[in-house]
Amino acid sequence: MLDQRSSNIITVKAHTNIALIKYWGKRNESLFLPMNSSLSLTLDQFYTMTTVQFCKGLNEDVFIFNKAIAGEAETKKVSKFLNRIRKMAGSELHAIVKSINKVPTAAGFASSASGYAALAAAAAKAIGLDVNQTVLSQIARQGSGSASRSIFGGFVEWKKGLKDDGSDCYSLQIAGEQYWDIRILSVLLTTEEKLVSSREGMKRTVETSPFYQEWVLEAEKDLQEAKTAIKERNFERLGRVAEANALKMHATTLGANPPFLYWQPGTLAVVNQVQRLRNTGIPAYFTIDAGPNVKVLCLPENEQVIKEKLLSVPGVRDILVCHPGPGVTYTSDSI
Ligand code: FM0
Repeated sequence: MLDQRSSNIITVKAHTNIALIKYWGKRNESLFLPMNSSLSLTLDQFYTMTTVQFCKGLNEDVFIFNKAIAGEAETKKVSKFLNRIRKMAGSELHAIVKSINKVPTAAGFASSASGYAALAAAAAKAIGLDVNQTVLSQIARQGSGSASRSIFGGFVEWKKGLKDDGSDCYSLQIAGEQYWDIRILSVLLTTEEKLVSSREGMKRTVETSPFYQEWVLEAEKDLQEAKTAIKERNFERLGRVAEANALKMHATTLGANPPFLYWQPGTLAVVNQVQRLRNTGIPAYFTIDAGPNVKVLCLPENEQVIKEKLLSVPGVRDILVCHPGPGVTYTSDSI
């Protein structure tokens, strides 16, 4: 029995992902079941590395984040998540969790996706759960929905499922990271604290926005279109639907009560520049998550010119170039 001794020390690296078809709204908040399926690209630049060991004799979980003991609220979140894993494994051991985050907050990427993907994979293996990546995606989902997709590399679909218990809600890889070399330019704007978290924003939208029902229908159509575009490696088709889908998601927030909007002046300036680039015949498309920052999709041959043009937009501080990245990997590197 595992509880008689401490577990192995397991370290996992997980990358963040950018949704091309957004997850926006839950049908079950405690199980993190989404209203709509979504599709993302895992990115190579930003990641979380997490080490987990379940230890005999430990009275509570210990969480060390970026080399410092984490605060009570953060540790509680980790404990709550580990409780699900302990329950699955039938263990009562507490854990020492160490995490290093290489996700610049200014880049506007949620670190929760890479964070919970790494934690799920490391904790499951450490506690001795023999689960495949499909099940891992279901475990990671229960820390943060988007983490479900970061279990896999490349293009990933997160299926919403229909069942109440979530057993048919999981992520799967559509195409690996080598399949198609497209680029995501992460445009860093002046950092403004966002007023509404994505968790709160999607909840308010589901509950109050008259546009929400249409969003769910549109997202399913957009997903099919995106999958066809990926299959064809048709960049313009993929860019068009990704951009349109992001705009539809943001449109739902305008109808919420009280209404809200994630955009800042810099957001619109970048959006305009992308549209202008397209008018000159350069294929570039934008997507925006629950925050003011913009990500721009482009092909390798246009990366430089687009980067230069965007750097000249007022408010743009820097641009980080991302490629398709891998799924969770186990490593012996210590942190
Ligand atoms: O990533 O409440 O996963 O599909 O980034 O933790 O389940 O942080 F643009 C918004 C991500 C939402 C779209 O939400 O929410 C996407 C978003 P949680 P997440």
